[in-house]
Amino acid sequence: MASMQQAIFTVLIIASGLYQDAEAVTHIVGGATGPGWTFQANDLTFYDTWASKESFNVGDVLVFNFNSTLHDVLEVSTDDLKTCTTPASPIQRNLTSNGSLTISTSGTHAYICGVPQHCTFGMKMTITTVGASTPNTNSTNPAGSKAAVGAIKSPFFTFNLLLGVMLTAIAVATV
Ligand SMILES: [Cu+2]
Repeated sequence: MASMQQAIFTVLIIASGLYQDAEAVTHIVGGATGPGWTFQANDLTFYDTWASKESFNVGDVLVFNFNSTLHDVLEVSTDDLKTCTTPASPIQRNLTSNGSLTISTSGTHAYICGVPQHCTFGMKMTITTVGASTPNTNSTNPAGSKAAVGAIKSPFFTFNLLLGVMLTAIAVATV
């Protein structure tokens, strides 16, 4: 009996673990009561400072609140961010106000406003996902494996939860 209860406990722990991992967090860039995505000419590292206090995971969503007649947001390479270069084909782009971009891989991600000169006035931010050791955008191994794991978690969560409930019911019935 003890071993069965142990097994049930294990299943429930796994199910709850999957639930927490699958839960995506929405981050309001610059803070919920912050300035949104705009010029930071007096503090060029404003968004990096904000990001350093946040925990980012794959699947999380970044919400960039901005005036879409003035700004946009692009995900670019870290090299493009360093030189404030607006690439012709950014990794991701959102031109709408409240533009959100999803963190789809582990590692480091760089964001800029694509309007000329805006990056140099502080509209730039670099983030790194939790647990990513190398500050390198194209570290294929951790990025690939983590993304793959993330993709299969959600559909399996329901299955695992149901399995846990079922096993608990069986345990209650047989005790
Ligand atoms: Cu801008």
